[in-house]
Amino acid sequence: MAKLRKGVFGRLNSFINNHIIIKSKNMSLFEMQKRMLKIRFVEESIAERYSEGKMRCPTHLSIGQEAIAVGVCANLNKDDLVLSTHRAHAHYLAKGGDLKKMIAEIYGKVTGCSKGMGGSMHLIDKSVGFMGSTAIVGNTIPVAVGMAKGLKLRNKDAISCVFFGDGATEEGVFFESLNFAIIQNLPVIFVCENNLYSVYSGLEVRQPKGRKIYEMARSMGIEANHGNGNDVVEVYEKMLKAKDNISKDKGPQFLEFDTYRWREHCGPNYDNDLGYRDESEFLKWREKDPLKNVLDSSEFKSYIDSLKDDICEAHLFAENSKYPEYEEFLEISGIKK
Ligand SMILES: Cc1ncc(C[n+]2csc(CCOP(=O)(O)OP(=O)(O)O)c2C)c(N)n1
Ligand SMILES: [Mg+2]
Repeated sequence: MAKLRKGVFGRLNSFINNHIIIKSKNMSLFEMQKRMLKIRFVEESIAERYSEGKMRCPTHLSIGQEAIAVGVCANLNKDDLVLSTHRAHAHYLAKGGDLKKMIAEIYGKVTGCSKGMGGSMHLIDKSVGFMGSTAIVGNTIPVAVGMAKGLKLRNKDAISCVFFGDGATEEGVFFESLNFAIIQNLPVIFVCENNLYSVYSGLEVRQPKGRKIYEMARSMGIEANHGNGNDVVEVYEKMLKAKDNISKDKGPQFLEFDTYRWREHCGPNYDNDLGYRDESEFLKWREKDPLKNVLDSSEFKSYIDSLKDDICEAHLFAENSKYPEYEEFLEISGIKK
């Protein structure tokens, strides 16, 4: 794999590299790169249009972090369940979520995946096994564990997988959930996207020096691994192994991936001027763009062109859709049957 990656600049090697099928034969690198491009362009379109004031919910963008969602979800089947966080767009799209339904949800329209009542942070689409995302840090972790318990009780050949940030590992429920999953030997994969920050607080002011999140998890008795979250192949292979471990009855798995969010914590802008992190750190991470050499590769040109059309269409669809009626709210909330 490393040999192939080295030759990525050469045209022939680039062709081979983009069309290789990685170990499990689940998905080619080319397909994963297309998925990352989709997430990048969709989120950039959200950032670009946000100031129009039509998307009236907070949005947390994953620009710079796309490889984790894609590398993880490339190993998941439709029946596998995913739970997510306030930063959910990449996870939703990578799990096969519908672009129009996601954009409509962000516009608060009834055609959205949560019928326009959730917004960006509350995406749900059971038809693709995307079981929900919420704004409360850490709170989908126990839900994922509960779902894994349900899968096990029903003898399902599927797993549950939950994405969360480094900040969520500071919530008490994180430890309770891991402990319960270990004790009960549940088919769940915990995926920590470590982007170094919880809003404006760096890890260095939140956790003791030298602590590694995956080592802390491992010390609780769970098999834990760590990798470069900006390398989609590495993420893919670590996830493949974790899933394989579950099928060999090695219990729940924990994965931590290093990455970096490029934009502000919440919203469409850059915020390096605020002073909680410096420009040089941002530039260092931007050099490690998971889409480096992909964005300007001629191989993706026609895909990008059609993607841009799809994205425009999705925004138009959202703008032309209706807001939910009060009656619909009563129905979905279970107040009125
Ligand atoms: C229980 C709880 N505490 C605090 C917040 C406010 N809050 C929203 S996002 C966030 C940061 C979470 O950081 P992390 O888990 O690392 O995710 P990231 O935003 O970096 O993706 C915080 C503290 C919240 N929503 N819920
Ligand atoms: Mg974080």
